[in-house]
Amino acid sequence: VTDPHYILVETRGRVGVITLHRPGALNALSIGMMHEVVDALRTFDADEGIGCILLTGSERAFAAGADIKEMAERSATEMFLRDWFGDWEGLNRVRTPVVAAVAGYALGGGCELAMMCDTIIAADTAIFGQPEINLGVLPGMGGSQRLAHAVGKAKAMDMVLTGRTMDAAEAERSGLVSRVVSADQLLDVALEVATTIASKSRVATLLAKDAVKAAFETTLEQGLRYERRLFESAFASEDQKEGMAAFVEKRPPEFRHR
Ligand code: CO8
Repeated sequence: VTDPHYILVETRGRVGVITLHRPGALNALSIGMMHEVVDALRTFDADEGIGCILLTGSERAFAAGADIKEMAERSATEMFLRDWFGDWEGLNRVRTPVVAAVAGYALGGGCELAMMCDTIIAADTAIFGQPEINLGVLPGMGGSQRLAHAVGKAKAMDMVLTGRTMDAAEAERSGLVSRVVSADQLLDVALEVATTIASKSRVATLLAKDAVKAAFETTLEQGLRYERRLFESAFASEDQKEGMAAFVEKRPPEFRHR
């Protein structure tokens, strides 16, 4: 991404960090921002020196939703023909793990973007919600599906139909986020988690992410068979030989990420 307007991009060791940065609009997700984020994700994903991607926002907002001002006057035909937010699906093709670090508002498209990531770490200030019903619409970037997978039918229906929000404690209790930390620790902890992920064998990591994703896309039977084939294929990597040899020799493994 050359000269992005709506995001900040940096590298911390083997971790690629993308920070949503539209402070005047609580990081509302505009089309321009979408293109920059997806571009940055693809670039990091293609870089073998990157083992994990961290996506975060500001202290006040991860993202307060799709840009309402940009959408308000559109016709259905226009939304359809321009496939308004279709490019976000690019995130689904990113093979490198993506960790979301959420502080403040993660509403509407912001909550949906966090859920497109592989795991969510939340600050105790995080607020999740799908308030689209208050705008006369419904979630359109996967919220009705991913929230139902994440927190179950009762809570997903409750949130989508009433538009109520969920705080960090409820989000952790419900399985929406993996951990909650104090706001001032969020980036340190998220970076530590991302660095840990990035330190493992890249081959094993990509296979493992692929396997867990299958749990949400296939039947149990197919998923189990898929996992077994991936497990077997890991034995083709140098890192499997190194990882197991290191265990036997009682030393830490030195993964070559191949
Ligand atoms: N879009 C555009 N601008 C926004 C958005 C947004 N989603 N959220 C906040 N802003 C702007 C405000 O307009 C304001 O700008 P300005 O100062 O120029 O008026 C600035 O950010 C600060 O916001 P507030 O003054 O409202 O700050 P508050 O602290 O008073 O309130 C809230 C914070 C509660 C988060 C409030 O801003 C809010 O309710 N925002 C909207 C939340 C929302 O409804 N999100 C869902 C949006 S719809 C959606 O995401 C659908 C996704 C699917 C699309 C699929 C397309 C195919």
